[in-house]
Amino acid sequence: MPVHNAEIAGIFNQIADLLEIEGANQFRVRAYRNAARTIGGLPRSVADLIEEGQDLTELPGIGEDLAGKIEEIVETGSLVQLEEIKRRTPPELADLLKISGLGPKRVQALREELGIVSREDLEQAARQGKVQQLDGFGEKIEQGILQDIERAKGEEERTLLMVAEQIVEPLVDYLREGGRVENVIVAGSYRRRKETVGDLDILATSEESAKAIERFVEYEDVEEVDSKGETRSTVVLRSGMQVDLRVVPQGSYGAALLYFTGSKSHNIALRNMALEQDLKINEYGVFKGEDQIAGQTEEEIYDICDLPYIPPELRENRGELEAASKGQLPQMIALEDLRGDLQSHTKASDGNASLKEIAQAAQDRGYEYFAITDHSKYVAVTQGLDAEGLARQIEEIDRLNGQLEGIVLLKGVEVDILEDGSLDLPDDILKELDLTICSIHSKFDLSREEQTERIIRAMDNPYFNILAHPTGRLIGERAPYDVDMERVMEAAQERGCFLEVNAQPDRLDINDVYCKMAKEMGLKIAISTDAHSVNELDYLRFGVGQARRGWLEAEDVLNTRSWKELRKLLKRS
Ligand code: DGT
Ligand code: CA
Ligand code: CA
Ligand code: ZN
Repeated sequence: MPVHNAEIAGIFNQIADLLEIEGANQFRVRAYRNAARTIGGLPRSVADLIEEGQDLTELPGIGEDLAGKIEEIVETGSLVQLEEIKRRTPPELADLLKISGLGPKRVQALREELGIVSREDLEQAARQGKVQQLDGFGEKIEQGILQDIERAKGEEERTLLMVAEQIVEPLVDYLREGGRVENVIVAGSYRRRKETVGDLDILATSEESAKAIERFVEYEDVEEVDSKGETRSTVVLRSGMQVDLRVVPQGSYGAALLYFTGSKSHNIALRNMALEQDLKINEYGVFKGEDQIAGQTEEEIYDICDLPYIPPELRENRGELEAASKGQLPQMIALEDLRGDLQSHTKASDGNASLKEIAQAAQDRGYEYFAITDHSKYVAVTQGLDAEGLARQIEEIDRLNGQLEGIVLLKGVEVDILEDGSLDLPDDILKELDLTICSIHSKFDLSREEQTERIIRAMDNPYFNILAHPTGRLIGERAPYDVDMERVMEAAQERGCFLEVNAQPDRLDINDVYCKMAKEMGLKIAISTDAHSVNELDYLRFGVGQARRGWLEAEDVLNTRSWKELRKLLKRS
């Protein structure tokens, strides 16, 4: 059984959650979270690394103890330690941490005072008004809890794109290795690079479809075969992920790919356009009367409809067909257009690489510039920098810049926006920096008006350059805070500030729709990894995927510029 990195990360995160609820030492909790982060973000499967005899303790944040646990998970699929913790502390409690307003202390209090161990228990107690009576709760929190529980009920289970990649890539390799197939490609929302996927849709071409299907259902990660026909099959993998496979002959490849890439509403709109020219498009091809006149490639299908090729990321029926027919599709940004990365963390705050290590990795990638932006002091748990600490780091960066060739390390900080809109560090020190990234890590529950004002007030500070992860969402974990993004963008534009697309796979913040809004306003966007380790520098591609979904071109993105040009843009006065 292949154990996916996401499963190992999931186990460590669960341990961290449960230990936190138990009131364990913060450093111990952080060690598990860091390990989860390291493993979850590895470009290769840990199971493979172990098989190759790699020493796991060479991974950042992984010591002997954690390495042993990882091996145990890979060998047995589970961890005895987690089972022990679960006997003391019901695992459903970890789920309660996702509810807004609930941290470990409150979850523990709910358990001790009211015997609550699940969402159902909590909902019932809140409806009876019992929760607001507890110390440290109150009516507002109780209402928030009920709202959050309601909202979550309507949400379907979706999987982060990064996790989906880790699950599907080995499956695609497996299908290719089996022979008898020509093309194997993952279509659906995955190909459109949506931030999360509901299920995976694999398309293969083969003249022997039954054999391809047979191989598919025999994959070792398959837990359940839901359906199995001559040309299609649906299975559920051990991770719970559903996978559809469709096998078509080569002559229908383009038509099937177009169909299964979606989105459904793009397909419908395209089909209607074709109908006006008396063409019928379906998953087998393009037909004029009874004759198939196209279907091998997507390009030829768009071409027959008098359209240029529309890249998958744009296929959401948000104006792309109209733009295509007018020859106005964006020249979407590509990873290669980026010349540097504008947010990263080192050991000086909550990152796990040293300044030198991450700088070296950035240089190896051929970046022209790379910003070091450790946290400011406010976020106590990340042990951010105060003015003195930052001053020392500035010196260190200057020294390192003297040694490095071909790359400039930018002196930066990720400074907290406090509740009143002031910044967490004095201007004296901010003025010494190349760039100041500003963000919200607290007081998520202000009203829309207050939150919007708070951010705009912060932008009044002349050193404010980029608003990081502007809506604060954590996909599947935390809803965005309430904020008027249009006003924030207008304010940024007026003041010469910028917004970020944070490329962390569980943030992708701002999202595609806001990217397009920014573009239409002429507001420039930074695409930044917010890397906390060397491996996370790879996340840039997720940010680029989101930016492409938001129609951004190289011109719209701050870090496609040379350092010389970028420097001018960062000087507000
Ligand atoms: P997901 O899985 O929720 O992340 O989203 P998709 O877009 O992958 O949707 P899915 O898996 O239901 O279907 C895959 C593609 O198949 C979808 O993007 C378009 C196509 N498709 C599915 N159902 C229909 C349909 O009823 N009509 C048309 N025209 N296309 C469909
Ligand atoms: Ca899908
Ligand atoms: Ca599907
Ligand atoms: Zn942040």
